[in-house]
Amino acid sequence: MTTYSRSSLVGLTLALCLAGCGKSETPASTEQPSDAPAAQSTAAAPAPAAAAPAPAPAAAPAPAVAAGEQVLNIYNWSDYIAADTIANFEKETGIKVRYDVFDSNEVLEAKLLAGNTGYDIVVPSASFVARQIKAGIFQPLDKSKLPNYANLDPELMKILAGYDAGNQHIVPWLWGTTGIGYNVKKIKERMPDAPIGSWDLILKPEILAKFKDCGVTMLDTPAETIPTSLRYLGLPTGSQDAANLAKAEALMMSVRPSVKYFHSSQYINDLANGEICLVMGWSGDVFIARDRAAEAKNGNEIAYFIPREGALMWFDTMGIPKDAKHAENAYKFLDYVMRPKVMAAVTNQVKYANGNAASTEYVEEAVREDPAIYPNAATKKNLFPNVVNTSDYERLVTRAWTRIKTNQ
Ligand code: N2P
Repeated sequence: MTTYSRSSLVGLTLALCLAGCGKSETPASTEQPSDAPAAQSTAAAPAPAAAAPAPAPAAAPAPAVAAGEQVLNIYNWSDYIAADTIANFEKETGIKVRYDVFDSNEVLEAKLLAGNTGYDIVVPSASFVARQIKAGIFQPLDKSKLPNYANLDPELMKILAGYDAGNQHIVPWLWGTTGIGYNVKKIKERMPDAPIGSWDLILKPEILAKFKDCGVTMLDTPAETIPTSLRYLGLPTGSQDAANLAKAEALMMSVRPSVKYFHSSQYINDLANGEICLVMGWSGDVFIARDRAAEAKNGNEIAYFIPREGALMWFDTMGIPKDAKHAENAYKFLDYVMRPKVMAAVTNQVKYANGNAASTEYVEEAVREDPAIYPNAATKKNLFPNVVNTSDYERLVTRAWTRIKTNQ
């Protein structure tokens, strides 16, 4: 499998003209019929910081399907689709979609490796999908069944080819960055000269401690917290080096006493409601929190920035597992969401850029002009993609994360 030169990827990315953003609404229904595959509940209360990581989920049985019933089982990230995308697709095609959500690449990967997930479309990040393709999880795409494939952004496809040689197995969904979201007033009150614009805000223990009382949270994914910590420490993010990993772990442990919880979706509502004030989070999710707060008129002003020391950029992708029972319907959905207006509506709602060049003209202008969503050239130089970890390094990362989360 391929790993990347950071500079070439970012160089390619700089050339992208991608879309993102719009209105805040709740995502498509996540209602789960009793015979649908088990979904991770993202509505559940977050695990406290001291809790042990959840065990790897067992494989779910494939859903029972009535003879002749046209169904499609999709497993996507929470808050990652427009409110009407699924309903519109169902109406047009007569296919009944079972739509489940997750908020962790690690959880998705455990399910995929166990097999028999019952899902026809899943949405891993590119740095994970490379390993999964190697493990034989995905079927090659028959592009003759995807007439709208031509709408995809060639520059982004070049980036994805670094994870999926020849773009054989996956198509882009959305992409974004891992940075800092915060409650403007609560941070200012506690530290008028807070280092807005820097990871110091979260990764310097003495600074982070000032915000402990108003609630600090971090993503529950070592695949992002560890490279972010390495970058902050000025260490290479993709070296697979155990000694450097230990330094990142020590950094995480140093800030951990001020962290309220590690969770990758609960923070949207908590930030919007003022339950927390500072997060290491995903760009679009923070914008969703900002818009939910504005809609609720609760006085919480939420902002996001890409720290100047550099931030992770990631690419989420759609693929069809080899054991998918409804691959034909999966193709219909993939092609449907490659329609420019359909894809633009997703970006307009969830505030993540997409990989569909033809959709850009339908993306709201204010969104395209928001530098926190469309970073300027200087910021773009500081964005870095994840490499594909070796299995050995991945194991070390998982163990380090367990120690960090359990405070041991
Ligand atoms: C969507 C989360 C973004 C996905 N709510 C991060 N890969």
